[in-house]
Amino acid sequence: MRTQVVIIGGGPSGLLLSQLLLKAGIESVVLERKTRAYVLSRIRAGILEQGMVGLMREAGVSARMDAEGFVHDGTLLATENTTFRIDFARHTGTSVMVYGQTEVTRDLYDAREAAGGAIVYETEGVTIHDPKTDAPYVTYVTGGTEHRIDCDYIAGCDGFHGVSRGTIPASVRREYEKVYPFGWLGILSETPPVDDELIYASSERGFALCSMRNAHLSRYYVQCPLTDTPEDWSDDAFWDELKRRIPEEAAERLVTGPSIERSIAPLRSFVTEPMQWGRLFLCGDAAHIVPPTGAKGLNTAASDIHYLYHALRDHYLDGSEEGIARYSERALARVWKAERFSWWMTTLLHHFPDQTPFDLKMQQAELAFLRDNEAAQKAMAENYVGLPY
Ligand code: FAS
Ligand code: PHB
Repeated sequence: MRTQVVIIGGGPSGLLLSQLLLKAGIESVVLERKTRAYVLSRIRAGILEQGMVGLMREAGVSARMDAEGFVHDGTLLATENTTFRIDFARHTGTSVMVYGQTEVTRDLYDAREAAGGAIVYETEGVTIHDPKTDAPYVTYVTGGTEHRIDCDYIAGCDGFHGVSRGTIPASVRREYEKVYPFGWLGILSETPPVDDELIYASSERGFALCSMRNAHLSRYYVQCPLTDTPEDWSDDAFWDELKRRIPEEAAERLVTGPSIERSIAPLRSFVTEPMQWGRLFLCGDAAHIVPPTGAKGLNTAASDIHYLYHALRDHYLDGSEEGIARYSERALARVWKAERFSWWMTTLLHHFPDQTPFDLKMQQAELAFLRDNEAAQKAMAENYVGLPY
């Protein structure tokens, strides 16, 4: 079999790239090791930057997002004794879209399948061959039979635990990592959101986040020790802890209910350089991870896809090689800014076990400066809605 671009991974990165390439008349095949149902069962991101919203529209898959998504012009930050708002619209002239990653992925799967796009599910043993030549190929097994796809380019969109990053020799790769000493316990509940906007709460007991998916589906998180498991927390214990960490008036109006999903995500910052090796390009979690505090994981995957899509389109349609040659440089320039913002928000809002009294005073001073300073709020707003591509 032959195609122009093999895309490894049928998560949001891989599916968005395949759909954009399709719109440009460029052939691709998506190889996904799980089933569609399994991919859609993972509850992850909830906030889309303007850039991601624009890519969904450019890919022609934005109808449901525009109909059902919530446009948010700001967010609330709460500490022990004060709550203040970051006004995205006033500081940046734009907003974010609240629309779950699950729905993004569903829309992309539906579009791909409606267009007869090639997605191979339940692939095993995906292996990348000869990425440093002008004739790379990928082999994989399905149903006990090995297959080979010859191609021009390979997009490694297979997430943190995929095979693409490891295809780049360890002697070439430079990896940067910070592991945080806590995780996020998240629940999904069929209850109305506690507020019209998100509430990021920092308390001496730890961080909490009140988010949502729609008017009847809420997403909540509390910072928890890395040693905890979801089973360690009853629903009642979760709600009691959340109420202790959010502002009193929010706690009083919080509508609780049974969790329909409960999971713990570890927090880490991670980047691998370079993001390309010959004709292999890494995108999304395959190349970088951020703590979810700044809602940058999915959105930074989207900017990688923007750069790679334009590079491939310029190559195939205009014969230009600059985007291909500079993909890693361009993607990483924005990746590191997202890493910084995610690290900054995580450091600002979480309780660190080894925090000294001085550290705590610095955290409180940073929050007070953000509360009182227009320039600081503008900087946060510009990062949160998404820096330009
Ligand atoms: P993904 O990991 O989503 O997709 C990779 C795909 O590749 C998967 O479907 C996988 O099955 C497939 N794959 C892997 N290896 C393969 C192989 N060898 N062959 C074929 N296919 C293979 N981001 C936020 O912004 N906010 C959040 O709240 C948030 N919460 C998160 C919670 C968790 C538990 C995790 C893990 C991540 C979270 N993220 C969050 C980040 C997340 O949204 C990612 O940034 C986003 O899924 C990135 O998309 P992809 O790069 O497509 O990677
Ligand atoms: C979510 O709704 O899952 C969400 C929102 C904002 C974040 C992280 C997660 O910063």
